[in-house]
Amino acid sequence: MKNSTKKTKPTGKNSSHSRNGAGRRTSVALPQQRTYDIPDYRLEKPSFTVRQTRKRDECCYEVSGDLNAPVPPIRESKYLDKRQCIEIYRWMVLNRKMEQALENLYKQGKVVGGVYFGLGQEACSCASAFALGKDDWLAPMIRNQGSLLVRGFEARDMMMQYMAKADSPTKGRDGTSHFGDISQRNVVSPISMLGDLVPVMAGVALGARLQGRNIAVMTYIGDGGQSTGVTYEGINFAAVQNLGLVLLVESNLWAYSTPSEMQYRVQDLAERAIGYGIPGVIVDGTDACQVYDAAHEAVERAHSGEGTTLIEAKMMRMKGHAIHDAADYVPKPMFEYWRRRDPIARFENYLVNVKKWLTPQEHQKLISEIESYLEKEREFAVNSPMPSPESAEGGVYCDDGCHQIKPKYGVPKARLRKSAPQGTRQEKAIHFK
Ligand SMILES: Cc1ncc(C[n+]2csc(CCOP(=O)(O)OP(=O)(O)O)c2C)c(N)n1
Ligand SMILES: [Mg+2]
Repeated sequence: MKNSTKKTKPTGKNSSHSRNGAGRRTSVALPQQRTYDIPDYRLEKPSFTVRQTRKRDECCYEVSGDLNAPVPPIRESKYLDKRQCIEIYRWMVLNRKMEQALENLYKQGKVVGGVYFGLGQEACSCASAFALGKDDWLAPMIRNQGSLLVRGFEARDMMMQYMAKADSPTKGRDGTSHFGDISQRNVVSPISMLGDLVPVMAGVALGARLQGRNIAVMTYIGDGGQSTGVTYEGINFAAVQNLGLVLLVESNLWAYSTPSEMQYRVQDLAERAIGYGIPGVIVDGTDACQVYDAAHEAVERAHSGEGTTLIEAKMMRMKGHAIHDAADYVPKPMFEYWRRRDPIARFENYLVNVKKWLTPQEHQKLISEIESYLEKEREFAVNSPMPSPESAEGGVYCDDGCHQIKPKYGVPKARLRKSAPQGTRQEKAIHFK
């Protein structure tokens, strides 16, 4: 447990510009001073910082601190059993291997546009989506391809989408991952304007509430993207309305080429939850058990109408922003530090060596099955047709009825009431029971 409001010595002077509490006056503690708790489930708190510097005329970054700390173990889950742990591990391996296949397709010139990776973030994507129920909703961002797999999309969907094939989810109208499925899988398409998914998902939860249900709506925002105004507005609205928003803040230390040190002044982004009046927790985003437990508790809160939760998942973006970005600006020791904390290697060690839930043979079988599944998916996607030129004019603008969104859970019990006096325009008010 960490106290987000640091107790400092009563000096009567302004505090130094530390990362936490810059410029805050730290005079004698007042009797009514409030403190807030941000539960922190990590078994390790990395202690290093990144600083901007110059090499001749070029801006670059240096890292300093303890980069040789021992790798922490996986925290035992309060909720997951053996079968579920293996299932999450399987999704994580599939997530990674599918992205490796996408990288190869890109290098073979088969991909239209770029490719975005969630390397090092597989535990965050897969274990969080795994905590959702069938009736809950998910809105992934570009790095959450693992979440899409967990939610029932096949690898071929992602592959065909990146290759803009005719049978891809957007029928070749988009080259990256702007697709969802609002009728079967309850998945809202990613929105590239960072933060815009937050109010959209709050709206989904509100819609369900008006139809008499408390559901969980999960989405993700980066450590860079969380600074946008719409993120604040969306979380605040969800918080005020007690909507079941589960927001995973993917604290992966970089926003494109900007280190998190230059994105915000709080020590941990989970502290922002205090300002919204909602619970905030910190987890190690490379530990699937921690991610699942926090997501599960947030989903439970959502289902029981207790409202919004902010989960900060600390990890590292292990590649550049997208395939075109070699991430040369990242100090190499940072990659080495986080490579030792690889979410898949550590979970494998946990399942095979620590818990002995998988024998080496069973593990090998699991990997081979994923590989042969992916090979079939790749083959199918590569050999599927491109859209016909004549089809280009369709499916871009609204075709008749294509935007008709029907209530998912049932028509609201509404009654119409005439509220205006006779002779004036009739005003209709709808009341939900
Ligand atoms: C409102 C808005 N501003 C800027 C961008 C351009 N942009 C796309 S991704 C990105 C960096 C995002 O970093 P972060 O939120 O930390 O997510 P990460 O890529 O690390 O997962 C930026 C600046 C955008 N898409 N939307
Ligand atoms: Mg980031």
